[in-house]
Amino acid sequence: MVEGRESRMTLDRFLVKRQRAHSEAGGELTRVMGQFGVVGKIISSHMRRAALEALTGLTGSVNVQHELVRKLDEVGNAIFVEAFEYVDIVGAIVSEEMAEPLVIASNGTSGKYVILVDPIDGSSNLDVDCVVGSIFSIRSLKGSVEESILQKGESQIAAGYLMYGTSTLLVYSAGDGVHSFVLDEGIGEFVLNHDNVRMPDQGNTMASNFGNYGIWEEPARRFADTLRKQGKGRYSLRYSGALVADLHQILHKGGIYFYPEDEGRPKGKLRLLYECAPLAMIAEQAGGGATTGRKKVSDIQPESVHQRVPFAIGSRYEIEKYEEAHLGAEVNG
Ligand code: FDP
Repeated sequence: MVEGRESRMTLDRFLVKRQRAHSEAGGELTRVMGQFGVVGKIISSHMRRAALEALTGLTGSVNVQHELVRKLDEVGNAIFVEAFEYVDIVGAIVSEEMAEPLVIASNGTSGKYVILVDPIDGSSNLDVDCVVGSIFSIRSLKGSVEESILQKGESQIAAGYLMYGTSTLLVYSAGDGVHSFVLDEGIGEFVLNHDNVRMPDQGNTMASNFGNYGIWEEPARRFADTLRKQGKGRYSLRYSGALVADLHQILHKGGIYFYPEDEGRPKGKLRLLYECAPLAMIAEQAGGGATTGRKKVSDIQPESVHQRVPFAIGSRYEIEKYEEAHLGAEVNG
């Protein structure tokens, strides 16, 4: 740093610094990660104007998950696809909004990576201009596109999320801790605001859709009861309707988010490959964890692209208690 000059660790500079520290790295991951920064800036600028430009609301179609597609879901998906068409080392993209993986024709199958994205997470919040996010995962392209996609979460090369709230944030891990950047709109760059983010081992936030309590499977109800019976003020309920926003709060304050299986959703609601596995990597790298209640999320062998799993993510202590509630239920029959 030149004396007298302010030091700003922008995302690009951070990625180059990291690349220099890993002599074996050829800069390819830096290029892919840099594109997530570009995507974040573009989606953020749409979000800032969404209410003014009538970009909120439905398109009238349903996606492969049988969910209503919002205009910004489509816009977000197109922004991700366009960004990676220009990165020749990305061979294919999986997205919540696309029934099948998109093999990027111009890159052939010679790419080095596959990326998996939930372009807009928490999209029902869009109707009322509340916080939403994007989730991403980077995997190696080894063998066929399908084989590369259906790898366990533990083999992810990097993962992270963007959050479009009071500020736009980019949080990612490439297996060496969790790094958090905030978009400085004055200079149009993501700037490091927390390096090596650590999740408290125990927290006081619980995030879940308690409106579904009556249809949850029994272990999840038992776990929730245990939290609610703690001393006055021990746990606070915080549920925004956007997984990214709830996880972000738990990342800093500790606690647990859970979306269990229920009567209408025997396999849970959240998608393994582009929601649960990437966020599990963030939680694990920050000292926390993620589980279905019966199995660590990063150990699950995926069976299909849009597979759903029951999901809990958060601090070490609360995740242990969540697993105890589930495994105890099985032991006791
Ligand atoms: P959404 O369907 O709005 O995209 O990704 C699924 C997700 O949101 C999570 O972000 C969120 O935590 C959860 O579903 C909300 O589901 P409920 O409305 O059923 O609580």
